[in-house]
Amino acid sequence: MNIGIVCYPTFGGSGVVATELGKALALKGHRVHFITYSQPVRLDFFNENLFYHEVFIPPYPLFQFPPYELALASKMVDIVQNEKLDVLHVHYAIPHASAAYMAKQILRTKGIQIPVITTLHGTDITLVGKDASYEPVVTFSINQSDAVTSVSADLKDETYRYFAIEKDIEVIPNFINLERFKKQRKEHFRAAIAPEGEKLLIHTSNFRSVKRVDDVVHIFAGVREQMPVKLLLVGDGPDRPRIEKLCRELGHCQDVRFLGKMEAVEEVLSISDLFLMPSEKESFGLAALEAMACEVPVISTNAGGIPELNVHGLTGMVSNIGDVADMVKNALYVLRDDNLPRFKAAARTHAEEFAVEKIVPRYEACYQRAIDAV
Ligand code: GMT
Repeated sequence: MNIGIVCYPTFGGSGVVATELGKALALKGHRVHFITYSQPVRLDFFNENLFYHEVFIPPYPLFQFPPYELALASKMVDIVQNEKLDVLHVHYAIPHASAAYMAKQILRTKGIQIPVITTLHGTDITLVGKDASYEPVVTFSINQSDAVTSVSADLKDETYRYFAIEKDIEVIPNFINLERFKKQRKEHFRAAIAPEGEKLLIHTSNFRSVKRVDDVVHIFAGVREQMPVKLLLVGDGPDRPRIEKLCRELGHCQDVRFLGKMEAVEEVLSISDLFLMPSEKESFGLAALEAMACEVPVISTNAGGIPELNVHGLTGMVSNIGDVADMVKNALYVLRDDNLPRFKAAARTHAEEFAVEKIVPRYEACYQRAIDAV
């Protein structure tokens, strides 16, 4: 197939899933065209089937808000027409689904039928999309898509709950490349960070309020009262200065390492013992899946689709949002020497259910059905 993928090209989960999907499809022989405003972060290898088309917005003094959606729709028209695409797959409804709808209408006037697949990733529904400023456009453009997928059953339910959606939504979960995300031997790194054999807790996110990084620090503080531990914080975002201040106030700075945005996150996951995800909302929790694939069990909330991934008592434990005391208790339980090995092994085994080889064929089948239907 000749596939167009539209996504946010940043470190965010939706962009990562879209890019990894494109890479996997290219390796299977499909031609994949990324259409975004900059090179996707994970589009980091050469393959003869991968193409990148930049959306350029010519600056003009009148535009207080550059009309990205129009430039994107125009670029989609160009690429569908000239690269003879069979299908357009847009990740994250806003504004990609409505831009695709516009492109589809323009192409129809030229006698070209292009099916559009929209994948809902989470905040496009649970936070941003619900807002009255966007809701009518989100509802319309989801209903106009030829196929709609969501990354968890919970997100599908939320979508039906908050929007008047008439389309079937197929659940296709996030997936993982188990060759890349596996426990690597990095003892030298571990010895440097935890020289006294301390256990290592880790959190990776974009440091937005929905991630509740304050809770990460408080969970760490509670565990640290009972046993020697260190905390690794990967990523960056608006809450980071506040979190740094909190660590200083709690007097923990020497045991907390801010590692910033990391491309090879699997290396630092490989030396970690426990992943913390106290999110307020999380449609799936790709970061937790990456941890589990590296044999790191997960202490999380029961928000959104997380329980579909983190199985309580098997791959880690789940608590109510904000229940830091329960998460401390659970962390201490999982970290016990007589529990940790089985949690680690189960985390990896369960991650294998989400192997790229198992999930990508579901997208291919979805594309084929949409192509056959137009
Ligand atoms: O987690 C984020 O803030 C980034 C966000 C995004 O839209 O890129 O991630 C969402 O999509 C990921 C991939 O499908 C999911 O694994 C994340 O759970 C989801 N985040 C939220 O729902 C908050």
